[in-house]
Amino acid sequence: MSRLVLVLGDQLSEELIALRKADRASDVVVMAEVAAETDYAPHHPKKIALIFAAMRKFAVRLREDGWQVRYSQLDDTENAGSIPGELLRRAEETGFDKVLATEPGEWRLIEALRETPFDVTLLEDDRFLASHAEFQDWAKGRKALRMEYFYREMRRKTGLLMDGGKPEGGEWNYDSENRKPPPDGISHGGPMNFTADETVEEVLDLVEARFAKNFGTLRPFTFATDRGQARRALAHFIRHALPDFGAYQDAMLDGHRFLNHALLSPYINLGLLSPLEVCEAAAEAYRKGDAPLNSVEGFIRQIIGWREYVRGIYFLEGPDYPRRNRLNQQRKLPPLYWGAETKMRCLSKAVEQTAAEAYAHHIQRLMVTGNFALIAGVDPAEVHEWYLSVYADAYEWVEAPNTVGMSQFADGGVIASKPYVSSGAYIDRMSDHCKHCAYDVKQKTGDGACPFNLLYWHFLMRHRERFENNPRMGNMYRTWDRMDEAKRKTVLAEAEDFLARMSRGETV
Ligand code: FAD
Ligand code: DLZ
Ligand code: SF4
Repeated sequence: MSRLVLVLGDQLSEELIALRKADRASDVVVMAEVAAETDYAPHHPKKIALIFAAMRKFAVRLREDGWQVRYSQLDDTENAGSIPGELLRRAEETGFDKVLATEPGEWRLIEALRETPFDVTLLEDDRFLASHAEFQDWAKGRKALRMEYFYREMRRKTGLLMDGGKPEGGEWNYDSENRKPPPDGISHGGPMNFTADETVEEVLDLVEARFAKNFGTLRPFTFATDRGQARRALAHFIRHALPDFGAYQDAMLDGHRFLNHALLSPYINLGLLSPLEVCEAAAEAYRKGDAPLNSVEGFIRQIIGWREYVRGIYFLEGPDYPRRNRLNQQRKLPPLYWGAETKMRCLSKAVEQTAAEAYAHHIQRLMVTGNFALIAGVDPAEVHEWYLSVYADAYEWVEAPNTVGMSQFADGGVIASKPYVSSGAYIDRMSDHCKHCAYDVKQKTGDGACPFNLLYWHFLMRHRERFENNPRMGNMYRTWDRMDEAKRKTVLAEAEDFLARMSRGETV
């Protein structure tokens, strides 16, 4: 009873459940670069190149390990153009009619596999710490699904940073010691870069020819594309960046794109690194005295806490989740997100580095591009498509809860207890962008006033009914109500004017 074993572009782990359950003597692995996957969103060329290069190298590794692999390159003349189409083609070639697959991280693909004429066995992806059943059990009967409590369960389950039944150092969370404003100089030179080898060069030529119109620059391409390189990138991070990770986690600098961030999400999400091995490496650095607890705990929380939690929410909430729009925001995504000129320095820097690197760190995504889209009233479906396209680590299971839920509050508060909105003051505190900006962050109204200062209030007033009784937001409404009436009118009128100019396509 031989089967086709499907391995998708983000399932590049030798311990993948479908490979563990397959028989390498008789089953045939199917891997395919297909137009349906490259085109469902206008992916950044670096993201496509990363996936294809890592897929090709993984296929070679499987063959070396004795697997039969049928691999389709995007420009193969026989390429059927979609995952189900490729399965059908390989079924005809081999005469097999059974498929073994690991559950994809996107409802769209799960549904597409279920609709194929084959006998498809979908195995739950156990590269995550919490199974669907465990997350459902945790969520059952809870009024609010807050990450912090889920995270504690994951600490207990993994034993990471645990001292018997208690958290290491006595606290679960050391964020009170983290999130400092940016330092004047930063000694760490950024993540590890890799030189393109022959496989990568071939992929770059293909991507250059096919996806030149997509937003983002392809070269220089310096991502790791196999497990060995990803392991080196991990070691580099642990040694050079982890010690100050916590302190500068929320900082943003005009002249430094990565600060102390790991740039490991593309590799973890592809399957080149396992989340647990990354956390164990960090915990080991703490045990050896090479990194402090506040940094190590903060880093581990992002992975066994946030990463697992958002995945749990994606599958718990169901296929309609990415299309939710509970705040009914309808504005089109402004062209500045696709690189059109803007005078707002924080946004131009975040978009510029996104185009160059297919990467921005969490606070740039949440408090700059995400915050602006939310206070400007952009349709969350358009925001979702943007994030899904432009980041090398973006797959729907992780991108949608972060964008639609955490950043745009479009799920009505499943993830966040209040919307992540701020005026320019937050960006000024956490970055040096405002010093280089055409707008004045201290100015609340009038010519040159920071647009975040205007739109922040405009957002709160648009959604007053929904938020004024939120205990964490009442003080914002009280501040507004205490403001002089003439000033309130000016703020709202100037915000309207800004939005109108932006919608007309003027450079703002
Ligand atoms: P670090 O800051 O060094 O963090 C370490 C690791 O923690 C990351 O590698 C990642 O695996 C994990 N992590 C941290 N925060 C989160 C989080 N909120 N959700 C899931 N994992 C997390 N992350 C993605 O992996 N893919 C996405 O498509 C994605 N889209 C996002 C969209 C928005 C609007 C926001 C606000 C966040 C998004 N994130 C996404 C989460 C986070 O921004 C990235 O994981 C992080 O920036 C990756 O860079 P890094 O490896 O340098 O992370
Ligand atoms: C994102 C992506 C792209 C661009 N291309 C492919 C591809 O050609 N073949 C493939 O198997 N997977 C690709 N992927 C990843 C999938 O679109 C999808 O996002 C994930 O498998 C969901 O977890
Ligand atoms: Fe951004 Fe306002 Fe600061 Fe300019 S002044 S960088 S728009 S927060």
